[in-house]
Amino acid sequence: MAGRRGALIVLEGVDRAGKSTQGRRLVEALRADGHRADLLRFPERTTEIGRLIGSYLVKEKNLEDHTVHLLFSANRWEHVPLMKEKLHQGITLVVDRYAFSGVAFTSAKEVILASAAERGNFGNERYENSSFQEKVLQSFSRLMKDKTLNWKTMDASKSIEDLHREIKSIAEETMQEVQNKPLGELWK
Ligand code: ADP
Ligand code: FDM
Ligand code: MG
Repeated sequence: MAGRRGALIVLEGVDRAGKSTQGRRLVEALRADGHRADLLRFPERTTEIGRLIGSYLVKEKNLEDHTVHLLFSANRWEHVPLMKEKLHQGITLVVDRYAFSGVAFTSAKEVILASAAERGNFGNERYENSSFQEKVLQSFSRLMKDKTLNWKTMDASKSIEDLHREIKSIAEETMQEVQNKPLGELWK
């Protein structure tokens, strides 16, 4: 029906929590049920700014901390007009990381030197080590205290299928809930 908007569903969490797996599954399942849904990810490494971020993450390029923070932010802003347009058109957006990762990762940087020597079972990109991820998790917990946002916590140790069912049901509920509400602004 005219005027119904899509929901903005953001998946946040530490590396390897299962965000990308669940994002893909959710969009597939929503589409299979006849909903309009698109998957986005941040950083979106395919734009000019995104390529710069990508080369920073794989350690091909070094960038000053504030600079890279602003590049991550710019990489989201360059997609905002398109995101708004899609939401207004009734398309639900499933977003693999958003501004919360921006805050959590930048604020975790105070420990980067202390943890630089450690490498657990994470990958080889920048930030992929357990003490850094621990700080990121603490920062996410603080951000989730903001009750103006509708956070739901998932137990990432559950099976992919169980998590998918839970997330799909929350997504459907949210899509119903927001369909007649105007778009809000983050942190305003
Ligand atoms: P993220 O995007 O949060 O970094 P991924 O979705 O890429 O995480 O998942 C990281 C790895 O863990 C992948 O190999 C994926 O298949 C696996 N995985 C994802 N979710 C689960 C789960 N619930 N249980 C076990 N393994 C999982
Ligand atoms: N990341 C992601 C940031 O540091 N700031 C941000 O604003 C965003 C969106 O980039 F280490 C970090 C988080 C992670 C890396 O990894 C991207 P994935 O695997 O593409 O999610
Ligand atoms: Mg991922």
